[in-house]
Amino acid sequence: MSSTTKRYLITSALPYANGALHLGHLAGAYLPADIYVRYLRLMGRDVVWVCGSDEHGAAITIRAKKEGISPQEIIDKYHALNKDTFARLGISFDYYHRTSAPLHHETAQAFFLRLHEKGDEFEVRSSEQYYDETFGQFLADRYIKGTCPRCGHTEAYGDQCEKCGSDLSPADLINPVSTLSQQPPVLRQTQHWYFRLDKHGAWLRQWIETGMLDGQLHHDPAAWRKPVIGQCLSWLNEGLQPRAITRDLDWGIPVPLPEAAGKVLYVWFDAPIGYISSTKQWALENGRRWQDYWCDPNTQLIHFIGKDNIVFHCIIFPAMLYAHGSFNLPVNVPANQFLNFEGEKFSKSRGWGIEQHEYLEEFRDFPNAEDALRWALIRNMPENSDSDFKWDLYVDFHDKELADNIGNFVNRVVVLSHKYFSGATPQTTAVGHATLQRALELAQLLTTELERFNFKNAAQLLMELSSLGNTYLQDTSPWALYKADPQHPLIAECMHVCLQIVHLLALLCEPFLPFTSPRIRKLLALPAVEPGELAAALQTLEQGQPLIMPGHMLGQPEVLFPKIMDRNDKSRLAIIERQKQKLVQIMANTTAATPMAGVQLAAETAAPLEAPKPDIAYEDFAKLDLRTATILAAEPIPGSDKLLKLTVDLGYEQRTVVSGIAQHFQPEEVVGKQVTLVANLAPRKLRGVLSQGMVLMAEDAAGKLYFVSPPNAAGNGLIVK
Ligand code: B3M
Ligand code: ZN
Repeated sequence: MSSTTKRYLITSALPYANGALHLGHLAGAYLPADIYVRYLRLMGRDVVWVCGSDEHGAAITIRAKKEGISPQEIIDKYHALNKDTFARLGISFDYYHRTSAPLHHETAQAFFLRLHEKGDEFEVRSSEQYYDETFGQFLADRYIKGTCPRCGHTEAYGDQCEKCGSDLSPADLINPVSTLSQQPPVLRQTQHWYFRLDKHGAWLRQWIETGMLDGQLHHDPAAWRKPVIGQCLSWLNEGLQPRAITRDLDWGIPVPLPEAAGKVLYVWFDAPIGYISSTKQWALENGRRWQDYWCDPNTQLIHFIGKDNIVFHCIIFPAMLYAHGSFNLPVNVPANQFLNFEGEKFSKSRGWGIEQHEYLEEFRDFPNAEDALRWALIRNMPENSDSDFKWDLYVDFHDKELADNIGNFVNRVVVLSHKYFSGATPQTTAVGHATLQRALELAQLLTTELERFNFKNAAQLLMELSSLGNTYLQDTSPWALYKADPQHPLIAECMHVCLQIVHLLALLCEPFLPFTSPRIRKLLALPAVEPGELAAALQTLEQGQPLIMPGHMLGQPEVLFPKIMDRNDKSRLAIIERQKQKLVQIMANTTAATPMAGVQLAAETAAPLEAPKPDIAYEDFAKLDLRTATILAAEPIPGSDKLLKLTVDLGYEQRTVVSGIAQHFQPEEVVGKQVTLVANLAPRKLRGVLSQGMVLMAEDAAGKLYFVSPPNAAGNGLIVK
């Protein structure tokens, strides 16, 4: 690469190695970055994407205490789990480092020393801090609990009340207690190094508001997300204060000064430097220069994070980088908002939500589970406001978009090409075909949306491209042409155009659906996509040239996404239903606390997956004669494995009713059941038996039937209205 080539250095927030990650994390900082980076690679850009485990801070030591093992064991366990899970979901980091690595410790200490040597970036301050006399140590904010001064919650932490969400400092707590000894802590004098953030307010404001840095345009502020800028400005408006960047803790990176023995760097000081050390380790292992990515102003630094990390990445870390003097500042920080789960926040303690590795485990028999999840998260990504993950939406996005749109189009094109041209790409004179022009336009719009971090819009355009193919195929209907004249030239033209669109889809879907792209390419008898291939393909199309040459032999057709809502195979639906069932269970266990929520979810979970029916007039409903009844006798109907012949008691008379429940209930099971009967359904003969009414049944999404029964001991013949 020449020195003027635009380079990209992409980072994703370093997850704490103190637990597994859930779908909200994935949607927040990893999936969008993966789409972006995969896209850049397809465009042939020079890009490195780094991440890694954040292994310091009180979060780790507290977790270790909880699990009764050492901090080292904790980080080893969760570093391995998170790294492996990301890889299985197709999250394609170039490097996943860890902040316990010696290279990181050295890098962070050198960074600290550089600021220290500048003389005016730090100040040392004495203050009183809580100390646990039994354990002989100063207490990190998280180690102190007490009563929240705002809401009265008795289990608030020294840094935050998890009930009301207030940011606190330990001094705010009423009746503070050390979580180590359970004793009230005492105040003791200590010394800390403070980063003079207050010195950096003026240029930070100008940089964020105008994109100007040291008299030059550094980035386009209009390209930043509004909520990101909003949060930064509200912080700046409050005025920046010096921030302590050391701690009295025995877990972390030692402060490299003799007078700071026993102190470590604050985790939020060392963690972002982890991006630098991760890049260094990547460069070492790949024979590259890390400085090209951090110090050359041609490199675009972009941080992917969740909204809770905005201030650290847009104010504090940039100030550290600026103070250091040798590093680039980020040109954008496309932070996401939060993803909720079925209407509520993810909660590990309640079991509300699903962790990434748990999903992979529970969906191991679900075809294309990785891409199905990625797609559901992308379509519902919390880009500019919080969003809500729902299993019903997952099903919809899967069946309507992946299966019915992309899957169906690709499958039809390959099947028809086999039928009409024995699996070869047909010869055609169609150059500059209007449909291909439109496909190219959509592809260009899609890439523009990706460049702007509008991942949802880009995904929508991918669907539009596939719809374009489907509509064109349907409108041309080569099957009808074929019937009239198998040599009709439009057949070749149509299949040729469709195959070009399939090829384009395989390329463009790769950032979103990296497991599906190679499967489509296999149908086209092509190897997986390569770096730079999208850029080349767009150029080819711009020149009116085909992406697949006439005569190219295709592979065998294959169904890409078997639908979830499939009457003949409920196995995939059963996997989804199990997830919903778990939630109903959790709700049932917590109903006492939140009765309404329990009711809502039960209704929501059982919600019909079929579309609601249009409104009817009351008069239409009133035409039904619905009555309570009891089943007196039941017997199979010879020659039918679906029907049971029931004798029902309506109180004022007995009737024979034929019901299609034989595959769900044994005759003896239903005798004595109270049911609701449609008593005025016109009689009709089924398998030779005259049925005088219909027993109402409810069917869940998995096809299981339930009697719609009045409460026990309701009499027979009561009118249901
Ligand atoms: N580990 C906090 C978090 O996981 C923190 C991010 C560090 S990014 C440098 O939300
Ligand atoms: Zn509170």
